[in-house]
Amino acid sequence: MSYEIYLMKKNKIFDPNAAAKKNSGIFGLPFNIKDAKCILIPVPWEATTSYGGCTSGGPRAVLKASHQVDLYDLELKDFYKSGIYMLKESPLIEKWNIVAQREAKKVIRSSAHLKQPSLKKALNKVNKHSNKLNSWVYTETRHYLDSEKVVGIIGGDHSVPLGAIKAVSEKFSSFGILHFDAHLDTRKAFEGFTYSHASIFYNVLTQIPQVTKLVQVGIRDFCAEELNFCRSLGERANIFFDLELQKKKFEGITWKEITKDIILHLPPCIWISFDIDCLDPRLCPNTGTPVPGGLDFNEAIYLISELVRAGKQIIGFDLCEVAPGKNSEWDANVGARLLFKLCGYSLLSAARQR
Ligand SMILES: [Mn+2]
Repeated sequence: MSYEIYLMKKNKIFDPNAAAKKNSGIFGLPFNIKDAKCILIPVPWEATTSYGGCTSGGPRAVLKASHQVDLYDLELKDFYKSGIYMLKESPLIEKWNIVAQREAKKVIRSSAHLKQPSLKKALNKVNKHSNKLNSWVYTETRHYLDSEKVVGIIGGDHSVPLGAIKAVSEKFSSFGILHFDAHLDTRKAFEGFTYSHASIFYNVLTQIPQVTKLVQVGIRDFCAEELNFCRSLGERANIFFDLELQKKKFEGITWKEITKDIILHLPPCIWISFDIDCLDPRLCPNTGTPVPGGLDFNEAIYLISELVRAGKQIIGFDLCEVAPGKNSEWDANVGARLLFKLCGYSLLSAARQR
């Protein structure tokens, strides 16, 4: 059904040039679940956040800021007509997050050994709730993939996409992950938490063999253990360190050439995992673990657009670690604009497969 017929049938009047209505959906769009091609799943979860907090407020802040985004895109035109819908936040996640965060704090604050019985108990509780969360994300994602939707996950901290990547791995027998981040996120059970935000790609690579390639971009803060783990994977993991990317630029290599090189390492189907702290922290000052340096907004977008231009299919994505500032909408504003582009390029590449 075309967008125009859809609006007529639903008796909806929608002016894409007008300001978004209060309490309207993501980007102010008029769609429901059934009619949207792209479903966004909010996961307000930050149980194991170790430094700055508040990423559980990310989905809500992004939704609010999304009303400021103008719908026409110079490159993607009026792609929003394919329909984007963001689910309501689940009260279950909110409940689990409160319990898990409370127990995790006991572990993070204590200097005692993790084998101490009271800490072990707290740790087990956190891991148990993380398991519940992962199953929830898996089930939801699987459901929408079965309905032929493009799925995007909105974090929360960077532990949240594991279940979604598992669901995708049941549909795609072999795919790569393009990982935007300041951090490698390949620690084994960081601070004792199996499903820590700093362990997402350790878990993905050890649990999901369908992920044949991990390409990490913007990396500039990591420990030797993480690096050794990545290096032990050989050709399965490629790291594009921020320092090396910037050096190339200083020495006159263009971003176009650099992106070409990054894309060469990727297989035909790709999940994009975007930790907003990959960007220059001027664009995300309130994120949990900001690090100087990083990609500029348009560098990231250009890489994603070139990826699609190169014929790759984006099979889903996550956007994590957007933390609303106490007195500023800036992080959420950047997050919402990034989300708009992620939806657009994912929908464009999906439409091409049909
Ligand atoms: Mn991360």
